[in-house]
Amino acid sequence: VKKVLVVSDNVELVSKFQSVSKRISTEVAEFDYRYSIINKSPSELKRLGMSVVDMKDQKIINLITSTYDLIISAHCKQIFPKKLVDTVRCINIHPGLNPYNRGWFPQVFSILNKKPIGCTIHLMDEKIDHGDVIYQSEVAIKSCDTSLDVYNRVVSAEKELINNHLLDLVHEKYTSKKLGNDGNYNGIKDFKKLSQLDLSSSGTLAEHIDLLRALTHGDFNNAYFVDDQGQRVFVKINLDKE
Ligand code: 0FX
Repeated sequence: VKKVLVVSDNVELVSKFQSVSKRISTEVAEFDYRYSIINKSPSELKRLGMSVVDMKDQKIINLITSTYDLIISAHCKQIFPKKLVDTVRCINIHPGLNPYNRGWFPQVFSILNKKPIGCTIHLMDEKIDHGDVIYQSEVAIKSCDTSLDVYNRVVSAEKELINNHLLDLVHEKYTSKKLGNDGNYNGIKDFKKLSQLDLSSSGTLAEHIDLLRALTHGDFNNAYFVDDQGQRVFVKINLDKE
């Protein structure tokens, strides 16, 4: 029996894992689910039967490495330490098409820099969103898409890969491919910088529409400018195709 630990802070992906893993006999694989200790709002994950884990705690790392054959990170907020990824097979499900726009909120940056977007299932190494690629699926960015529209398309592609390949991942029945190059990485600081709109910035209208749609994601207040009273005014864009 293979022991698999799924570490995730994403309700949709955990629900998918739980429904797909139900189809796998417990004589073949057993799945445990944890959310990360830095998750500030885990109530829905708790409702799915999950408990907390600190992926940086040395004692827990020792326990995990001696218990599990495979660890799957599915939008986990904590970065796995080098010792863990070197000792046990760790696989990441990432909402971006590595090596393009690795790191934070890939679709936001792909709307702006036009690099490809999609999802990647890859072996983990010590660099973020970096190890050998096992499965990838590219999705389109349409002219009327906001960040949320592209993100939803990416998550659907991730769920399809989980549905089609979970058993292959467990049994290591796949080939993996080294990244041709390291691509580029964006951090949370890059996103925060984008969010501060510079009202005197010049550029084409197309570039400005791209900036606003890249920062429009449902109810999140991302893009803002500061008015003459020193207050933030949040900006979202609405795009409707005829
Ligand atoms: O599941 P996830 O896509 O993100 C999780 C972790 O929270 C994140 O730390 C990790 N880097 C990622 C691989 O997995 O959910 P989320 O709600 O954090 O973000 C989803 C999207 O929501 C993101 O792509 C852009 C948007 N968003 C999120 C936040 C927090 C915003 O537009 N503004 C925000 O302030």
